[in-house]
Amino acid sequence: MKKYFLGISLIIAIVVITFAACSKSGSDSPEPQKPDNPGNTAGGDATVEIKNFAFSPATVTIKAGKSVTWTNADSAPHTATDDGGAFDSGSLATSATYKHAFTTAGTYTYHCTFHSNMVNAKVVVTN
Ligand SMILES: [Cu+2]
Repeated sequence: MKKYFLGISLIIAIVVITFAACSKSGSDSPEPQKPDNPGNTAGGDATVEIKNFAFSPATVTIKAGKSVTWTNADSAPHTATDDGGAFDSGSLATSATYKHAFTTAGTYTYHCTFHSNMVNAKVVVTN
């Protein structure tokens, strides 16, 4: 009876160790991006997708000297146009991209010149 109990304990121990090993290997994958800054890839450049008549994410944060690349994923053309004139993509056709490097810290609010609801998107540039 005691041998039987030891056998069961051993099986449970193996199951627990195997499970622990599996869950540990799962944590080797790269850290998920912060939800408040999903467009920023690993503290470097950021990407913004223009989709369903919206900028996604609406706000990206980058360090001065880094770039933002916009990609138009809609069938309609769009622009990424700074409210203050700091940058302007011009008309972006489907799948077209526009990259702009930001050298000066600040908050850049931008819009799409074609669609009046596509406003108040932001690039936040920090030192
Ligand atoms: Cu637009």
